[in-house]
Amino acid sequence: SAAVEWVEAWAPADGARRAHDLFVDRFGTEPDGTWSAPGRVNLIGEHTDYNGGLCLPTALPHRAYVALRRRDDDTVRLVSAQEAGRVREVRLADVAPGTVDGWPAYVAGVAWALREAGHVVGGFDVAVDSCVPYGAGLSSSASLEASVAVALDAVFDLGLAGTAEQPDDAGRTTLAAVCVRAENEIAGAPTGGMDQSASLRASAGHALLLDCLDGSVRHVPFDLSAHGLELLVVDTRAEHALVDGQYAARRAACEAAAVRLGVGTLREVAPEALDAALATLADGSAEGDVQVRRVRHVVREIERVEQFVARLDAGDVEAVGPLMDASHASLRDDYEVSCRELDLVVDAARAAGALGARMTGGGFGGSAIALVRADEVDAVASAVADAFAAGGLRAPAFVLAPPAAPAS
Ligand code: GAF
Repeated sequence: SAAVEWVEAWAPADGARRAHDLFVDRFGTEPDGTWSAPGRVNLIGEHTDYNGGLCLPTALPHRAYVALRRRDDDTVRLVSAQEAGRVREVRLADVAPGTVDGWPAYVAGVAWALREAGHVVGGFDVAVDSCVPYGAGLSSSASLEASVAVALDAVFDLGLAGTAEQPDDAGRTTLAAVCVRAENEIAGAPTGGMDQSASLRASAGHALLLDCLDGSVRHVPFDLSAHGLELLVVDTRAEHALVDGQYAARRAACEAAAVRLGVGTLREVAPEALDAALATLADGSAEGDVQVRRVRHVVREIERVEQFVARLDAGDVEAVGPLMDASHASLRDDYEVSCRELDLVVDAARAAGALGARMTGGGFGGSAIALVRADEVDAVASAVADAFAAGGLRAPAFVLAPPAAPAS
């Protein structure tokens, strides 16, 4: 049978040391400190964040690490282990939408957005290293933004993030909004706010119930090991790009439907009112038909988040499986953001005994998650790897995802 490749998270001390050593090697001096922030998986509530809905992410044990030193001028010098330590340079005064390409946009964008929000932030040197799988739909970009946000918060004394022991959730909400602006305006990806909130506001051992209408959160206990379960993440390594038009098109269809329904966001469409709303949207046009399917997904998906949390609250973790399955079907058939590789993971994992499985994140490639009994993890991973090999697909990568700690 096909080999199973696991991507392990670095121990936090190792990640910090890597960023530190890269910094010292390239800049010839000590950094002011090291900071880190996690990638995320979303348990359920997909494509709901930009509709004012609910979502339920957890922080991954995989993190982006930055070593950073404040400068007295306006210059940002950046180096990443992921591009062989090449040093880049940006002047903060020059940062504006469309001016910074590639990964430096996520870093410089955070400094820019902090300034736009009225905070006094200057130049800095920064070294980046990360074990968040890149381009896997696991929010490597949000983890980079969030690690830079908490680093700048510390070195420029903004007083927003709080400490690792006592995170300041209100301050972190501000930082999350800053990171979203960096991503939307400087990196040019029209994403919602789930990923940045997960990276900054999640807590270990919990899922983060995020209400994207008012920004409020609840930390829902999600202790997998107490239930003999694991969350298995499969990175399909299939093409995945949020900057292309598909994500923006989904968002635009939802916004157009909300206008036609006379609501501010689709969150305002109650499940009881869904049939009437769909009847309004179905005007015989192709566009109306697309809106029917998009709205049906969003409204039912928000309802599934509530059901998922109710089952966790009741201690019935295994019972969330069918909700994951239903979420995947809806994303595949109504929202049309799945792909062959994601469907294959979900089908193979379920056939091998997973309690539930679904794509996670934006879709069009990226990763899927499966809720699996701990003693069946290897069998499920093997079955997925075999299914990829049999289908002639590139080997996927596997990650275990116990809910981990936020940016610190
Ligand atoms: C991506 C986006 F960045 C999020 O904001 C969210 O919309 C998600 O896709 C879909 O739920 O991760």
